[in-house]
Amino acid sequence: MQVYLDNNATTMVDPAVVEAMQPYFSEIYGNPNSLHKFGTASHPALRNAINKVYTAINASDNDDIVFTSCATESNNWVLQSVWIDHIVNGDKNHIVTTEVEHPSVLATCKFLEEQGVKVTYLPVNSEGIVEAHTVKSFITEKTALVSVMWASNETGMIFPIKEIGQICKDKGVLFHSDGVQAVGKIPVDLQDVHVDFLSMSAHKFHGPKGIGALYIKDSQPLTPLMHGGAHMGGRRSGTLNVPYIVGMGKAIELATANIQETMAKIRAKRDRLEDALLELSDTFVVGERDHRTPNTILISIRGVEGEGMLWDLNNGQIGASTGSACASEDLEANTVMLAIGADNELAHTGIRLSLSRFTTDAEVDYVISHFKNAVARLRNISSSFAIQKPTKGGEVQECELHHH
Ligand code: C6P
Repeated sequence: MQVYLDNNATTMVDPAVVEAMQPYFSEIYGNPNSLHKFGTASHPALRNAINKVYTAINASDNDDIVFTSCATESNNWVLQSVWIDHIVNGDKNHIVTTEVEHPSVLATCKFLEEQGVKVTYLPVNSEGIVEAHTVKSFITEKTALVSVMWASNETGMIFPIKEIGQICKDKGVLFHSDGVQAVGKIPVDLQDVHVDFLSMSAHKFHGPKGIGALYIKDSQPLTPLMHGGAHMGGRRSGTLNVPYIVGMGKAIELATANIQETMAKIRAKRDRLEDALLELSDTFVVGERDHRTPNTILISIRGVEGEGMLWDLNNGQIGASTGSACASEDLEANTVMLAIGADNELAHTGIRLSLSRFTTDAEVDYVISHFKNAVARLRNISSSFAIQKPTKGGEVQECELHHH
């Protein structure tokens, strides 16, 4: 058996999505901006796909949804264009974000700092989220934008987006949320929550890689990142990727139809896996499970180096990760675990397991058994665990982590 538990890195494209995309490669392939029938033939499918995205996040007709190449582009667009529009060409000088954002936000903020922008990286609490009152206390009259992720790719923790949105609205500050790990996994209702900009990515909800979107509330102005032939109403140039847009539409429709039912099914499997792994001594999971997306576990196993564990899991045909896929090659400690106060040794023990609606009970059983054997094997050869083995109960916890 082989088991894929790295669905926060990317997901399998649903075969129904592949089927929906198929006609738009070699049958209906015209450029949608062309006036002839080859071009206009794709218009109904494009309209259909964009409507599905509007419906999935409950956007209103006044809002804009612009397709991009990925969420990295969407995040770059918001941050760089708010800088141009409100800092370079306005009277603001400050952006507020968090220490635990995805690198596509953090690296862009670092770039903006080099251009002279003041950036505040908010600390997170012991569950790895930023509390709304913390955001409020750092907003100044010079703040142009607050950028806070909806859910963490590493822990699955859901951030208080409704409260933060209200604070930003009251203070007249723009609010961007990286919704990549929320859309398609938990309900996202933009009539219920005030968000100016929301980034999305199709490959996180069983759509293709290389297609994302940016939601723009009330179609407000935002200088384009991609200048060119004025596609998408001049907001994002570049020939529309029709098959991928169709795929994103189909994928978001499938992910959000019956989302409560889908969430309950994934959660049941996730909780069963988590309960079984927590039977191992000196293990803990970051964040209360009710506060997380239903598919994610970031588990720490004292004395077991994350990379060693990944290697062992991989030998057992199980795909997991130590955290964000784009940070997984550097062998650094897990940044989110460091941000919540884990010591360096503990921050090297994190394993992210992320399920999907395609994960089966038999796969969960297989992972439980292989995981437990792997931990036993690795702890046997771990010098650090041998030294700490006598500890019982919670005293190995140097930091305020949720201990089981
Ligand atoms: N996170 C992970 O292993 P792209 O691929 O550009 O569409 O999405 C980037 C991105 C942005 N925001 C969040 C919260 C994300 O999780 C990701 C992708 C993967 O966690 C790959 S690094």
